Amino acid sequence: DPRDVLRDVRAHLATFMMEYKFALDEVETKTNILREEFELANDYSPIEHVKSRLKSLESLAEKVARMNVPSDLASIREEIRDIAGIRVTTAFVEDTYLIADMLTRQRDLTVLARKDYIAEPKENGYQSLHLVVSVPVFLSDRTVEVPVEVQIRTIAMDFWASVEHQIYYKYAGQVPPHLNLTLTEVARIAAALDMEMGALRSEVQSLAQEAPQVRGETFRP
Ligand code: 0O2
Repeated sequence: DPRDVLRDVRAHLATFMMEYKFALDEVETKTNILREEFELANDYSPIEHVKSRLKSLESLAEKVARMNVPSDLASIREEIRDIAGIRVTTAFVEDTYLIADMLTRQRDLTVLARKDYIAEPKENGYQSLHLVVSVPVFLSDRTVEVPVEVQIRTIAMDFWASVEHQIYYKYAGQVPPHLNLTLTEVARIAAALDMEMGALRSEVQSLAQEAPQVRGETFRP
């Protein structure tokens, strides 16, 4: 009966997507633990905010077709690794690496890929630290390893990326060259801002060490 087939396919797909939601919940909990622990111990957190999203079925289907991935769920899990995504924003560049280290040291988490667009920005100026991690999701009758894409970047990098993303979509990928030039220039300014902010923090930290009356909480590493 075609209705049985349809019900079966829908159930498989729902389970598949649910596993990503659980994996995302796991990684979100991990980042929340780090944030709260830091806030408790230091009155300061390297994490400014955390945002997570599940890819919509439409954009997943679009990517599967675009990348010529076989349309069975096992191949999709293997090849498309950003179905679950989490973005962690920090104030300072060095905190992006701190968060990445603290996450990837966790025993239940496997790093599948790491791309450091902070050390090596993309041609257009895009900066971010990308990880693909695999987390075990414990279900009633089995355990599945599910990949989650983690993007870690500063507020300045995030500001740039969200504006660039809007412009890219507005022009459907055909951004006029002068706008691309401006974006690349703005990315340079954002990177300079991050550097200045980092230098400012280092200075306040060393002052706080010399003169304890300078309270350095918000600038502690
Ligand atoms: P969306 O709409 O954010 O989901 P792949 O993930 O395989 O397509 P790749 O090159 O292996 O691509 O992964 P990469 O380079 O790590 O980039 C994946 C994601 O990083 C993108 O997802 C974006 O979210 C972000 N990203 C990468 N480059 C740029 C950029 O130049 N500008 C902005 N604003 N974001 C970028 P999606 O699926 O492309 O987009």
